[in-house]
Amino acid sequence: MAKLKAEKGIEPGLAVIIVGEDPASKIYVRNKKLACEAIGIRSEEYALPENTTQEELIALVEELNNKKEIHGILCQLPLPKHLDEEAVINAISPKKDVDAFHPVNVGKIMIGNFDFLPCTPAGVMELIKESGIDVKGKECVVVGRSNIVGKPMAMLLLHQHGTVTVCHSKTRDLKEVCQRADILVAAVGVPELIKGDMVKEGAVVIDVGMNRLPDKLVGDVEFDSVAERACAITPVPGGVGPMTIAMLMKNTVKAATL
Ligand code: L34
Repeated sequence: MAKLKAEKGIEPGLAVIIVGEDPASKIYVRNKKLACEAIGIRSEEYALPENTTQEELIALVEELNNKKEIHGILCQLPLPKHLDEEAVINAISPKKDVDAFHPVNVGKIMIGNFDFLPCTPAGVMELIKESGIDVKGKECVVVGRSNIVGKPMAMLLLHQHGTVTVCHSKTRDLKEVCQRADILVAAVGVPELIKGDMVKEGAVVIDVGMNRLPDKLVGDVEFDSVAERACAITPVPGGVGPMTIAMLMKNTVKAATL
């Protein structure tokens, strides 16, 4: 970061918008801010009240689109129900869209010629790569089909030549499909849905879930039973979450140098 500043006069800047009082969102936004501080990214936080109107939110996004010190804009999701998430995402300049949620960036990812990758799926790919796991030819099963995680996750695994299956609530036999997986990514938001008997011996299991139970934070994977069979597994917390933040930092630096 110091080099970027010294040689190019660039200090990457990230604006994070959070609307309302969702406690989980507050933790995630705080973690993003701490990561920025740790590595020398300028961070601006816009904490708006629950009753913010659509027009006010869009006006802020447009102001940030035009602010030259800001290279990345992220509006923390989910938004309060009265706000239109899609309209907000569409309002962010694709060049500053460090989440890669804007349709222009989603389309580029589909084609395979992209500037940004969405942070959570990119973090999962980084974990896979750094663990020395080759996706080529592997049976990859993604459980969950959200625009934020499941769909782009499937696409990134496909780019790495995986054979990809996407499961969802209408999947007829989830257990049977999961048992085929060499690489299983769980991103549905159902606490401990994936049990040991759903996983093939030696599989790689990545848990994207973040479910807040009254007494603890658990993923979509029942860790203990699955860990007995998996050759590699990510914990919650301390697994995909921190990688999401690392990829956000990477995207912000990229946005600053585009
Ligand atoms: N716009 N909205 C937008 N972009 C995103 O990339 C996100 N996401 C998801 C929710 N909404 C978003 C996040 O930032 C999920 N997410 C996220 C970010 C950080 C962490 C978890 C989810 C994280 O720091 N997890 C810690 C534990 C934190 C805790 O104690 O709850 C971990 O170790 O997993």
